[in-house]
Amino acid sequence: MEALLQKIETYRREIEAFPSNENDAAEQFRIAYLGTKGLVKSLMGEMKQVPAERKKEFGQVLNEFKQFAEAKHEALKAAGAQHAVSTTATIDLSLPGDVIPVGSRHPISMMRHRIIAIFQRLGFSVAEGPEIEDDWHNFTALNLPEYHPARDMQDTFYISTDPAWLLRTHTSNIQIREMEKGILPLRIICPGRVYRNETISARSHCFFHQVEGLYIDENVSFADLKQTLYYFVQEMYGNDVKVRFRPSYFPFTEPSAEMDISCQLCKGEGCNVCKHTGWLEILGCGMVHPKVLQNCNIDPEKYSGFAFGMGVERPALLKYGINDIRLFSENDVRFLKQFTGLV
Ligand code: 2U9
Repeated sequence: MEALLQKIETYRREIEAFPSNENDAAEQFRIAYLGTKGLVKSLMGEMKQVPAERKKEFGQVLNEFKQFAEAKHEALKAAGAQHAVSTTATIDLSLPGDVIPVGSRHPISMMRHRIIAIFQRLGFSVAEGPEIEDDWHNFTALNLPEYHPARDMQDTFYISTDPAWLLRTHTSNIQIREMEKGILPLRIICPGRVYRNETISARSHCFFHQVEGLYIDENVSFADLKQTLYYFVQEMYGNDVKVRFRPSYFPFTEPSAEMDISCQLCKGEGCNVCKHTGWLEILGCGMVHPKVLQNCNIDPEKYSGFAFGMGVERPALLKYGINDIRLFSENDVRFLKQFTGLV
């Protein structure tokens, strides 16, 4: 019993010295002394060992000790509240607020949007499709012969070979899928990311973006193709732009052509960008090959169509004066924030 009273006296001094400078001092104190596993509870448990004739005396001491601890807890709580008030009081409300950085559109998104918007004004609607594709929609339906170099493992990213799943090499898979739906006439613009197994450099990347277009109806002619694309470049590059068509070859179009515009930098005079030719190649095009129409169950005797395809990166490089295509996919904020405020 004497030892117990001695212990309580020690605890009393401990409580007196309990520091109040911690943020959660009151709560720490409550847990240590007044909680269900706290000291006061455990001292009450000691009551059993006290001889019957001294139980009353010990009860009084313990009660006083409990009240003492409770008073200390109240004092700590009050000190804590005071501390909180003095902390808020130190905030200087006259200081300027945090600067929240404004995001920006990616230059590739801006260029893709500009291209799409022009064709939408001509009545084309946007169609999209999968980036992981099968052999039929990426190659076979497009009349790409079995031994065409594009099918080579060296040039295409294959996910599997038998059956073949691959990363699309152009967005033409979208047009095949739309034609297979069998709803004609069809007038669509197909934007998206495409993949080719190329060495990454300032000029080329293993993925890039394309916008392709397709128009299928009765009596669609090469003249319709030329006029549509002429309208496009005038909207995109201005009314004084010159165009020329050069004959070309693609397995999915016949006849095929490539379209050049007069160099926007030197106005056709000749410079580094146009390799001193005065011309820039901007897209490929042609009349949809009858075999491609047949592959999608469209009668080539009744319907004809034109198609075209262009990359998005190159016009974006030219428009924004960028000299390295890798900047588009590095997500360097110092690069991206230069486009803030543009759409
Ligand atoms: C279907 C039928 C025909 C899409 C075409 C091109 C010509 C072309 C290139 C431009 C630069 C790809 O990004 S690039 O390297 N594209 O030259 N694309 S005709 O012809 C199609 C598409 C779908 C069903």
